[in-house]
Formats: sequence, C-alpha cells, structure tokens
Amino acid sequence: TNGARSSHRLRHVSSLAAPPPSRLNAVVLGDALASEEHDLVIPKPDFSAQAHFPSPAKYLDLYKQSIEDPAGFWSDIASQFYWKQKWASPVYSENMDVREGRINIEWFKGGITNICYNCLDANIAAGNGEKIAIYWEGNELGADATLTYNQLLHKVCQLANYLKDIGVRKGDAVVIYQPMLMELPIAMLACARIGAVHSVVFAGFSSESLSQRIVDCKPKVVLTCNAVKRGPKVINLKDIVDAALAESAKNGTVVDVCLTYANESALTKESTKWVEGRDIWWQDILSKYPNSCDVEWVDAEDPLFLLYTSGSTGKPKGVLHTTGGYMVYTATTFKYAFDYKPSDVYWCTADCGWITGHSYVTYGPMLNGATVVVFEGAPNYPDSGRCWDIVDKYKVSIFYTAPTLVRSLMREGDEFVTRYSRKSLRVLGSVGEPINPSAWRWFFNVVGDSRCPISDTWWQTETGGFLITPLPGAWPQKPGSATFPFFGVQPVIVDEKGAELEGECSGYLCVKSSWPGAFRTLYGDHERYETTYFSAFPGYYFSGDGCSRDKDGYHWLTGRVDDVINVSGHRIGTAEVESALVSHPQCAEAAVVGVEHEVKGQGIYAFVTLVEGVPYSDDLRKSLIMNVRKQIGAFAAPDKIHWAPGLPKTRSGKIMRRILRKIASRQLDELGDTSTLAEPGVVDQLIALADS
Ligand code: 6R9
Repeated sequence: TNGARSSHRLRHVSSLAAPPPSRLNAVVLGDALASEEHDLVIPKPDFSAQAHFPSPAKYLDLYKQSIEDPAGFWSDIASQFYWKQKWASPVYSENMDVREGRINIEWFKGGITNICYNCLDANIAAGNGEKIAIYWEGNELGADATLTYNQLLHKVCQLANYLKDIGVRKGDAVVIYQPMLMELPIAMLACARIGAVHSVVFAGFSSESLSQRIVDCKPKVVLTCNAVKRGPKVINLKDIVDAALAESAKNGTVVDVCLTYANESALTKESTKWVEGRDIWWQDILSKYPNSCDVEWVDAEDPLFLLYTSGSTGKPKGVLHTTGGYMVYTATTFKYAFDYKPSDVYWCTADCGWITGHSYVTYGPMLNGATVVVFEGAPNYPDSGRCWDIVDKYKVSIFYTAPTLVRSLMREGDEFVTRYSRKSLRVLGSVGEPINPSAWRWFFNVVGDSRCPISDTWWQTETGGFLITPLPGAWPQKPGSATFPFFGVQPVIVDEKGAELEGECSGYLCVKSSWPGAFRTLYGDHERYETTYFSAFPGYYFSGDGCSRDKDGYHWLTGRVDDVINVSGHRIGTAEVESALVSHPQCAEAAVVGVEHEVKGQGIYAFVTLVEGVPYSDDLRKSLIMNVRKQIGAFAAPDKIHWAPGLPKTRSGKIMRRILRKIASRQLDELGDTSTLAEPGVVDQLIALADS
C-alpha cells in the first residue's frame, strides 16, 4: 500500500509553496520591531547563516525527500542512535485506514535498543560525561543543584537497581507522582533503563484522579515525594498519594511499595504520615544500591510510557508510546525546531506530568546531550521577574513556554523583563494552545529583544513530538502561525465530509500517513483508539483541532473542535468536569463549555441545574467548585457557575451546547436558531440569570 500512497505525497509537496519573494522584504528581524503593520518577520541573516536550516529551499528539499521516501529518510536519522541490533525490513508499516482493518503503526520493528542508554551512556561514551545534564533551580531563590551526565547516570542506575530488586520487570507499569525535582526525570529514565513502562501523573491531579489512573494501569510501585513548595504554598503530596492508594485498594488494586523522596525543604520526615511496610524513604534506600546497572534491551515497538490525557468522554485515555520511533522523533524535532547546538542551555517550563515534559524536558533534549534547566517553582515567585532571573543565572539560550505564561507576564509590565539582560537567549518557543498575535509580539519584542525567532510548535500527547513547527532561521514568521509541517509529516485540512481541501482553506486538521513518534494505541482500549482518532475521517488521523491554511501555505491552528477545552495549556474534557459536578448530591445536571479567557486562553464555564427544591447559594457554588477540585484537581476548577433552572435541549433531549457557548460568552445576538428547542423559554431565563 505504500506505493499507492506516494502519489498523494507528491501532490501535497507541490502545493506547499514558498512565500512570494515580494513579501519577503517586509521586515528584517532585529532591524524593526514586529508590529501590527508587518505580518512577516524575516530571520536575521546572521541567525540564518548559523542555523541548521538557513533557507526555505533547504527545508523544502529535505521535506520533499522525507515524504517521497520516509523509510530512507528516517532510517538515515535512526542510524545515528545506538542499536544493539538493527531493525528488520520494512522500516515501518502502517494501516491508518479503518476501512482496511485494524489500525496499526510500527516503526523500526525488530530493532533492539534502549532510550535511557541513548540519553546517558551514549552521550558519556561520546565524551560528554562531565557536561551538565541538569541545572536544577528550586522554588526558593538560591536553592539549586546540578548533575553532570555521569552523575545523572549514577542516580538513574541506583533507582533502576532498586526497582529491579523489588521485582519490577520489563513491561511492568510504574506510576510517578512527583513535582519538578531532578528525581522526576531520574525516575523516568530509570524505568526506561529496565524496560518498565512509566506513567507520570501530574502532581496537580487530585487523589481521585491519581487513583483512577493507578487502577487502570496497576503499577507495582508508586514513586512520589512527601511535599513540595510552589511559590509560598506547601503542597502535601504524600497525603494525596495515601488517599489515592487507599481508594485504589478499595477498587481491587493494591500497590505494595510507595517510594517517597524526602523533600525536607517543604516538609520534614517526622511530619510526614507513614504507612509502615509500604512506604520507603527514597534517599535512605537508594544509597545502598550500586551506581551502575545493565540496560534491558528492548524492541523498538516495546512500550516506553503511558500518559493519561483528557478526551471528550469522562474516562481519561492512556496514550501509549513505544520506544524506537518516539526516540528518533523527539530527538530530531528537538534538534531542528529549536536549532539546537551543543553549546545551548535549554529551558522548558513545562512540568514532566504533561507530554511536553516527557518529550522536551527529558527525552528529546537528553538524547541530544543537552544541558537542561529544571525548575521546581512558580514563574511569579518571589516576583514576576523570576523567569528572566533564571535565564540570566544559567545563560539560557533556548526558552520554551506556554502562551498562558506569556500573557500573564505581559500583564505585569515590561519592567520585570527589561531589568534582566537576557543576552543569552537566541530561540524562543511556544506550546499548548494557539498563541495570539499580541502575545507573540510581546514575547518577540520584549522578551527576545526582537532578535529571537519563536518556534510555535503544534503537537499533542498523541503525536509524541512536533508536527507543525517553524524551523528557526528557515522561514519568515507570521505572528500566531505554527507555519509548516515537520519532516515526514503530511497535514491535511478536510471539510465535514472528509474531503481534502487545497490551497487557502479552513477545516479539520488531519494527518495522512504515520510518523515515527505517533502513539500506537490507547492502553487497554484499541477500539477507542480507532473510533476516536481514525473513524471521523477514514484514511486519516484526526487531531480534534481546527486549522486554516493561508495563501502562502502557513498553518493557523484555531483550537479544539470537540468537547475538549484548553485551560492554560491543560487539556480538560468538558465531560470530566460535568461528571465531577453532578456527583454533588445537590446537582441534578451540568453542562460545561469553554469561554475566552484573557490569561488562561480558555476558562471553564459551567451551567448547573439543581435538585428539585434546592436553593442556589454562594455556599453551594463553592461546594460545587470544591467537588471539581477534589475529583480532578485545582487546575480544572470552573471559573464561573451559572445557575440554570433549565437547560436548552432538543426534543430528543440533547443539550444544545452551541447556545450555551453563546450565552457564556455573552454573544446574545448570535444565538441562532432556537426553534428546535423543546422549551425555547429556558434561553431567556438563562440570560436573565447570567450575572446573578
Ligand atoms: C503539546 C500539547 C494538545 C492540544 C492540541 C491543540 C493545543 C498545542 C499548540 C496548540 C495551537 C500550538 N495545542 N500546541 N494549539 N498551537 N502550538 O499541548 O499536548 O496537552 O495533548 O494538548 O493543545 O488544541 O490538540 P496536549
């Protein structure tokens, strides 16, 4: 089937045109501020001259090769990694068409390798053992630590040996619930070293969410930490884990070991609640283990990790990534999208609890032997200049963050930025949601002093790595556009019927053909994998995002088109929030929609109907919000509760979210057709109650 597809591939390449030369002179990066009038930001010649991709021509040439011959393109790159045994032929095989049977994606099958070996041992063998792997910056000013690649390997090996000793074997799940200590990437790498499958749960999730994930993947051990300080606040993680493990046991999943890092700057050992026989102090036990540990060699298609993410139904999905393709893809995207050079110091502000922290705090950078900053604290503590203080302290050259952080810092004023030098910066990055042009300009002009290209990277938990991203130096940039596809990626924009749109267009963003970093299944539910991602538009992977392409071929992401909302770059299913609300004994029904939010991108707006006879009150509002905090986590707390004596429903009982979205955003003159409602009167009633 690969032969038949290659003609499509070629057709797509020819439609990807370079911007017309007349527009290329609009702005020269650094010579003028990127302003409203100029929609093209041209890379500075001296940046381009040193870049991996100095021109559109070089990109287009390689892109064409990658699409015409993906097997050749990716096996050349894969050969630069260490493989105990080379992959068999074919380099990849795929079926992405539900009409042709089971969805199946495999890359480098039969190849035997280990991603931890490639991150650590291989870089050490290449002479980088004494290079700094991690600069760790604590919550408090002055609290810091470093690890060289040699030291990191020793720590990873001690933990790997311990895990083996308690019976963790290849293929076993390990849940990690940790803040941004060095121990978090250490834990991920230790699992990878012995072939165990890590499942990191963001330490902002509640005990109920943690327990749900534990019950789903049944880990042998949970790795955690007693507490963490974020800004002025102490968060007692161990209490959350205790509650989660008790809840899991009730649901039939008993975890025997809870390895707990003592973070005594947040909470002393003495004040930490302890379950004898189950809980072990990390520091006490690991020092007893040798600091070298043989690698478990695994197949390229053996699982590397599970990461739960939100979908449009209540139950989180366990996105499963395998080893070889993910390794090759994260390393390559990291290197090119950030124009990475060995002398760079790289800082990604994401938490390892999200995919960005997996691919672009841990694996992508470390596969490249990069020096990575890991920051425990909050970006506005002790004040809003903290990020730039860290940039100057470690001479950060690549800074990768989320639009929500850019917008929140933008509100605090330029002074917090300009009081720091930031001379070391050369590339900026953005991820998690569309970056609005005004935030893009502030990031570019103020943070980057109009020198640094911005890589606005579009991708997802499912995609493993960047799919649409600028290559700094190659392309003129347009503020707010993620620009062009990465090598080997064929984005297509389709209409409701699944027909591919050409040229200037807008519709649903899909991907044709696989790429090495693609997820392979949803853990324990391959059927849901097929129906969620491959059935909407047969023949394609459907991203769930809307997208338009302009006349120059630039891609503009427009946000989710499903029931998923994006709050500060965190993906939250409306159904999850609704289910947390209706679990409140006084809540009869709930409908949640996203609304525009100045800082968070989207805010959570919840319409609630109460049980007959229950009066709405401020206390009830608070207790409804508390339910969501308890069941999902504080980051999912609704911004607004709108009391709804009735909800707009069709005669068949379907809630009309389209109308609720308009009411939530107060676009009352755009309610559209309400004639199909069972009770049209509820709309007026809702509007009347909007600001009560
Ligand atoms: C990496 C990550 C994925 C969703 C995705 C989209 C949004 C991410 C974006 C972006 C516009 C970007 N998204 N990056 N939208 N421009 N540069 O965030 O993964 O948590 O799975 O979220 O985030 O809507 O579908 P994940």
